[in-house]
Amino acid sequence: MERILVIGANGQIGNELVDALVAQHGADNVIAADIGPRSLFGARRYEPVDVLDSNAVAHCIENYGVTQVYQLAALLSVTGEQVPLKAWTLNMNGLLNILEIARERGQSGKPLRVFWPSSIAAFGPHTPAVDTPQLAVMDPTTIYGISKQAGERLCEYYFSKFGVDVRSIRYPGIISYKSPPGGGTTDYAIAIFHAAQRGETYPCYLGPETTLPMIYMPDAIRATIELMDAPAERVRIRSAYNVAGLSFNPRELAQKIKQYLPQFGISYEPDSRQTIADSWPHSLDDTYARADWGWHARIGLEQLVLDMLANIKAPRCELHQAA
Ligand code: AKB
Repeated sequence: MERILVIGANGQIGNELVDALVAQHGADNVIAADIGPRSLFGARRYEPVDVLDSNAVAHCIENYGVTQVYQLAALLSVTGEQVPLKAWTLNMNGLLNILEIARERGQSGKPLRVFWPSSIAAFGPHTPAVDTPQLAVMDPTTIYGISKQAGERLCEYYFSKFGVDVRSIRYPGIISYKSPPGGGTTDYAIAIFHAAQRGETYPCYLGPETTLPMIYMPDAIRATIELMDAPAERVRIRSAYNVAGLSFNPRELAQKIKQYLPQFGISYEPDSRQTIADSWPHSLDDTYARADWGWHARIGLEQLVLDMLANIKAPRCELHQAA
């Protein structure tokens, strides 16, 4: 029986991951943790824990007999640029605290499996942008991306040096409707749906041709759990796996939304986020994830748009049946 701790449970991924883990393992076996007050999700157990407080985290893990930790607490690319030192401290020390706890527990015969999210932000302007391979030049330009690249090295180090069973995914931009994302460059692809449903023209902060790798939340959650459930010997990559969902740009997304909401309009007003997006891949090659643990994305643009529009309630607009 697994006992699972999700740190950063109030965030965009954490919120939905907790529900999925509760459905799989039962509410008694999932402990949601975050620094803020309890948010709305299915977990029966909530712990107010700061991942930077290593003793508190270790205590929580010991108390509940935790066997798996998802360490999701982080500052993303845009917020990170506003407070780089804070982003570095949270993103690096948060991970390091968990890896150290896992190392110590492993030595005392209480192994801890760890999930930590990396991101496409770990890549940079010299990375091949199309079908970015698993092993590629990585020269991230944001503090968030630098923390992800360094984090990947730490994960691999703790696995090869200490045998810590740590697993990671380089998440593309994650699109979801249940809880808002926090301070990312890919957030336009969520905000656009809210504007569309309010009947507003969306002022997009990225140019029309800015293609980025994205993934719909149900696919992202499934990838995460499938990787964590894979037998250890199948997990050959201990830095972080490329996982592809779909790729599109703002023009293509707006066009698809217009098929269902013909009155929807978009304008383009690129700002500093454009520079970040321009340094990231357009699409990912996820051959390793497919070969090692059977990953394949299921949700394409059509289904994503329909589902987002159906779940972000329309105050005034009726969904138009696309031809
Ligand atoms: C961001 O835009 O910062 C994140 C990410 C791609 O990691 N969504």
